[in-house]
Amino acid sequence: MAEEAEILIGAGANLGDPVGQLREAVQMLARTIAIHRISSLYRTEPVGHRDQPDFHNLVLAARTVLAPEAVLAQLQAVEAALGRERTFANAPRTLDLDLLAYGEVVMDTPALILPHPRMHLRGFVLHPLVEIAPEWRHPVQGHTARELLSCASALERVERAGALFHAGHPLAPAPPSG
Ligand code: PH2
Ligand code: MG
Ligand code: MG
Repeated sequence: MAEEAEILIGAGANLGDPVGQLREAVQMLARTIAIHRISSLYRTEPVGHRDQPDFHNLVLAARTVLAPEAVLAQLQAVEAALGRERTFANAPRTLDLDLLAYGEVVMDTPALILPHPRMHLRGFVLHPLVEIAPEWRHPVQGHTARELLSCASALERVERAGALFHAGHPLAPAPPSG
């Protein structure tokens, strides 16, 4: 059997019903990859093209036997199912799913760059990542998520905006034990 890899996925939306689309996307992804941590939702200022609505973003951690390209194909299938249209770079979108990291794999092909080349610069990735995996270590930079967040300068506005799934939902975080 193929070995399982630990992966990180970033999700964002700022058109339509962003929270509804993120919820649906995570439920669709859960059918093919084993999600084990989902961050809170974060309401975030748009980076890049500024004249567009705030985003909702989250990061999730999962395990999979799929190869990186197969994970990417899954993400694109979910984006397409939920109505993503590709217009211009950094355009508003109903759903954006990015493979942020795949184990310690470092690769740069026309289809996929790992880790995601800008993840360590973006508050909308680092805040949710620190929430679920503060000790995750960037395979190129060598710093943990917590260190990357504390060293990043002039990040965009990021506010925590509650849980994606409420208590009792199968994908909701487990209640604290004890
Ligand atoms: N995604 C982008 C560009 N800018 N800004 C925020 N706040 N959140 C995003 O997910 C985002 C962005 C390109 O994928
Ligand atoms: Mg993106
Ligand atoms: Mg993308």
